[in-house]
Amino acid sequence: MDTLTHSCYLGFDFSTQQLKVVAIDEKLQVICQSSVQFDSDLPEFRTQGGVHIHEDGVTVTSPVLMWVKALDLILEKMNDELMSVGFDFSHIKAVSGSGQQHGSVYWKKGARHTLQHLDPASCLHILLQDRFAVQDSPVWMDSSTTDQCRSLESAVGGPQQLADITGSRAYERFTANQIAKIHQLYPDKYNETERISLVSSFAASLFLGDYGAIDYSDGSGMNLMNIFSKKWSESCLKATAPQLAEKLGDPMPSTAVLGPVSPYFIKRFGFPVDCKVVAFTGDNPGSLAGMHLQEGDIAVSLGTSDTVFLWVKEPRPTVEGHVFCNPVHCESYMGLICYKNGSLTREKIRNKCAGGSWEDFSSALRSSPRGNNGNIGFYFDAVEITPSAVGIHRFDQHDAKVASFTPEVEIRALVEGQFLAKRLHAQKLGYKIVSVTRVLATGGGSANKDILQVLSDVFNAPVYTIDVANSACLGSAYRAMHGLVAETGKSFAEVVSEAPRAQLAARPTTGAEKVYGPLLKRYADLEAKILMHTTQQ
Ligand code: 5FX
Repeated sequence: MDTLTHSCYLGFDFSTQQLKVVAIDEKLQVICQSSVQFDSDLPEFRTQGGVHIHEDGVTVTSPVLMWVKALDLILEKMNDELMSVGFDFSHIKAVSGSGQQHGSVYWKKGARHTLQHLDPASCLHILLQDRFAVQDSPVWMDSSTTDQCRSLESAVGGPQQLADITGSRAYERFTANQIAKIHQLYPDKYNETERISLVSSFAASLFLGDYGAIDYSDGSGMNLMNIFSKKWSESCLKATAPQLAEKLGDPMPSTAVLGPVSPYFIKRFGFPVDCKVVAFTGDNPGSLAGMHLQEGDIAVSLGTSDTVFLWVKEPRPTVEGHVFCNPVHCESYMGLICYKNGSLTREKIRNKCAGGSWEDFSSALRSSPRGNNGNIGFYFDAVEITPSAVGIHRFDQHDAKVASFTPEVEIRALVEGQFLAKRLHAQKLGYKIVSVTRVLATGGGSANKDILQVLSDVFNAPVYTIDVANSACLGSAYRAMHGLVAETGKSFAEVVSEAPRAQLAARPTTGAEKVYGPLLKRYADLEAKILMHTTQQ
């Protein structure tokens, strides 16, 4: 094997339930991967699903040392994995990674010095065991900070004003509100804190042997950064906690090389001295990279909850959804919208209207007309996030509320309604359908061709499917590779041009826009109506 192809890049993902790593070669082929499951591989931390849900039911944390120990473990495993395919750590040119978004880590005064002088004879979790001011890091599942959210919003003039600055209104899981809570409840711990990292920048710090900067993209999930100037917002900092700017450090571009890997990794594992650490980012931005989304693309993940990622040029933050800085392109943005009523609702309607058969569900879609003769439905079994509404609402072609639909109409109303909602809220965040728009579908629901045909018709764009089982991890490996050449102006798209392609699954039917353009307008008006009548069935 020549030296060029014998180089590799590592991408890590510190997600909620596990730590994963993937190695790719110069040709973007995955050469090996490994993972550590927090619950089963590190039972001493007694987590369930990687977290501790506290007695109040709303406080959710993870032990920070568990993440450190997981890294010790995965590096040992990866050593063997790499050897089995003819590589070792000396072939690694760059590492990057992603982490669950919003979670925060509180490094104790003096921890920077410890990071800079790690003894390669010892494990990281031993060297860092008393280096955190807060042992249990708040994570994205926490919803205990409603008071802090309201107070942050009112300090800057309201929810829309906060969204105008930071890309999102205040959310309980967002880091500013978690930091404010720690400062209010445990002022001593806050004062003892030298640096606050996100899960992503904390992980980068371990590799760097110093504090790694928060990157712009994950930094957008904090309710603290101005997503346009890419600086901490003075008013948000002030409303959150004292001396916060110095505890956060300056944010940096997601494509930045933070520095060489720390001497600890060189001596303990044999990383090369010129191996670089590229800024780590959030798991959703990492997935955008892993799916190699391009300008104009929209990714629709059809899972337990449906998620939409968008590549946006000119974002318009609203009180629904989130706008983050784009992790692979400095001048662009990324929209993220979560819908709670996803596959469980599709399954419920399948059971009710198609006798539990996906085949019959599909044939109902094939035999019903596009636009459903003007019938529109909203199916929010659980309180929906976007929009904030609940209940089942059916409307006929004259916008009159009706109590039921025939099974066939119900099935099409559900699928069209779910996709109209995605198009509507994506457009509200500044997304525009253009001639090169591709819809990338992923998740369990993307296996159904008839569902994908409706998706293609509603967006009037071709739908491609992509298998993204490890998208955040893979995206991190791609980002590690891109980070080395980003300074030269080489785009991320150029770097990943040889990566496995998404497969065309559906093309819009001629005339689809004539049907769905007007229907979208009616859907928007009806959605506004149900917001005011959320308890009606
Ligand atoms: C996004 O805003 C979220 O809170 C989650 O998707 C976490 O990033 C999951 F790790």
